[in-house]
Amino acid sequence: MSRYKWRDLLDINSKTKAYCSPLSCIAHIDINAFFAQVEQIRRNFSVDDPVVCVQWNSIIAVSYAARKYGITRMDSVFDAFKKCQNLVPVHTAVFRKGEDFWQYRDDCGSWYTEEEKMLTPEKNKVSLDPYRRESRKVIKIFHEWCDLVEKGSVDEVYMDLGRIVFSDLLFSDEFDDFVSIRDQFKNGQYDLDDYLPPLPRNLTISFKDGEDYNPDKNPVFQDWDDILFCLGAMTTDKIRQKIKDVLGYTTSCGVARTKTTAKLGSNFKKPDAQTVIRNSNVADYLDNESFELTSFWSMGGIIGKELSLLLELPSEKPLRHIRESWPVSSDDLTAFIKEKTQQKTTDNERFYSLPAESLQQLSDKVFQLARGDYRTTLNPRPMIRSMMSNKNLRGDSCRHYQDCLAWLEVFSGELIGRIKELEQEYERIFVPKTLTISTRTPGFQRHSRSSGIATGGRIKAKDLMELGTKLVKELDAKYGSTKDYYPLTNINMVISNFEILESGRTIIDMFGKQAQVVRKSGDDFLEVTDERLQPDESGTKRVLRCEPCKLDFDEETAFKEHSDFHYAMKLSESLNGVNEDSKNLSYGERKLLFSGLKRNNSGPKQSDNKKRQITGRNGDIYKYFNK
Ligand code: DCP
Ligand code: CA
Repeated sequence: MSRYKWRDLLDINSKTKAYCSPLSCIAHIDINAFFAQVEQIRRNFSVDDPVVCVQWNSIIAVSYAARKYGITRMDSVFDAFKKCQNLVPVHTAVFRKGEDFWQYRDDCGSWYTEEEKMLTPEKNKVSLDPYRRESRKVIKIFHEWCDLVEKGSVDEVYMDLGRIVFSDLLFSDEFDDFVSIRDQFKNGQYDLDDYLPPLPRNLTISFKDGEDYNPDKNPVFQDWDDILFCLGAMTTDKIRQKIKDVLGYTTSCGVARTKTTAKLGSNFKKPDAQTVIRNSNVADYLDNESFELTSFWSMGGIIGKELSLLLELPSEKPLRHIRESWPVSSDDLTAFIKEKTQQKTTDNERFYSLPAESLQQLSDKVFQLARGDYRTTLNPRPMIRSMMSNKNLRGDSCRHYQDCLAWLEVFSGELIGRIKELEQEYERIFVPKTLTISTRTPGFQRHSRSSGIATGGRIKAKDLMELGTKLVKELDAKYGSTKDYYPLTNINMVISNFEILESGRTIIDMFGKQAQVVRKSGDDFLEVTDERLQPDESGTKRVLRCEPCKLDFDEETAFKEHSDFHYAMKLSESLNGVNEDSKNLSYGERKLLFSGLKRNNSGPKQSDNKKRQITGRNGDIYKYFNK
């Protein structure tokens, strides 16, 4: 007899219920050395070439071939050359200051000796668009297989395999092992609360060598969850093979009951491997492979560290300690944390980050994480709330407001490119309604200005440029003459408050309640101080304060807009998502290939694009905007 019920099995056939079922089957897939693989394939290098992806002098992705030489992301490209003479460094694509399109400049980089081959951050901004494009292609493949995919970051996804394994078990011609349970299912000979039948004997399905985490060599198929995980692993194997065949990328994958455990599983073997953490092995996996509370994605920060201290977790098998100390329920754990925090407060040792009001939630989470049973939904389509184009500035490179305008060109091009890609992806029109320019002074003071964007329909780069210029001018008029404003150390442009247009459908129609939920989470960045809640001395006005920036706002709208900026900081790397239409070039590439005709016709032909120069731009455009 199984310990699972028919209800548990039927639940995995529902997108909304599956993640909560004891038979849930979730995969996490991460692309190996992502940016390095993109460059290796784009440049036609082999997997054995020690490719590294470089941004200025820093290495941002290390191929597995280069890892063999002990090269890590901490090395500079020069350190890496010392470790491997045959190193193959590839610089990311860049926007040039004053240009609104990106391009690869494969004959340039800091490792060349010639002055003219240098790519400097003073004159360029890195473009990650090529990786976003590849990411969309990969995600499109996931969508072809799976009905519920969450994009975790630019190179990782979670997939709920529920419907796939349900159908493999009960309907697929590929497997003959399950005749008996299929008959029972087809004939309706079950009650939802009945236990599932015993497993069939003489199963023909099996895990591939090494993919089932099972160091003690326990019997593999003990119950239906083991069967479903095996079917799930067969699917992820096929998906990963497809990605390799079509796009060339190797991936690592974890399959488990929850997202968090699946993610730990995908990290277990790299590159090009998958690991299944079956339910009967979860505890062993967490204990034997040296995981701690902070190993879990959401516990990596200060909360995880403070909790580990507070719970006095041992360094050996800390998660087992949690399971054994609080074996029954999370209530005991909550009580313990409450008592400890009070005690520590009287001892003058405070645990600042532990949220008193949601302690029960937190201890539920810890209780479940330690058991590999922390269940969260998969969020298929994050709401687009804002987008940022950002530039950190070095030395004296931004001394005047004209320098700012040159970067506005880049920002406008980048943001319009990303809007276009979003539009292709969602087949909707995205119209941002707010634009914010933010600057950072050498003394790390942030100043920002926002404005509504009044366009009838689609936004153009020129609209962003014009409005951005106005805001940059306002900032310059207010602060430019003070001695500590220039040279700026950072400038960025944020567009937010998207109106999404399509035959009368509203954003809520498209994204449902998420639209509101996400709006709220954007405010997480802003610590609410006491002043915000209480009237000031005059008793008439509230002060809204952004703690990280030490900025006060009189008006709620301005404060909200500023919060958009923070939210964009966080989201800027993960805004674009799914469904790349491979027939469509990215905006950057299109500009690169075709825009030669647009500007004073001095651009070269398509085939000559690497060498193209755009002449006479600065003078013209700045004169125009300076009017
Ligand atoms: N990235 C970056 N800077 C970082 C971390 C990551 O630019 N500090 C970029 C480059 C990576 C990509 O994000 O290729 C994905 O990050 P991962 O952490 O997944 O690392 P990799 O994919 O490079 O390697 P792995 O095979 O370990 O996943
Ligand atoms: Ca990766």
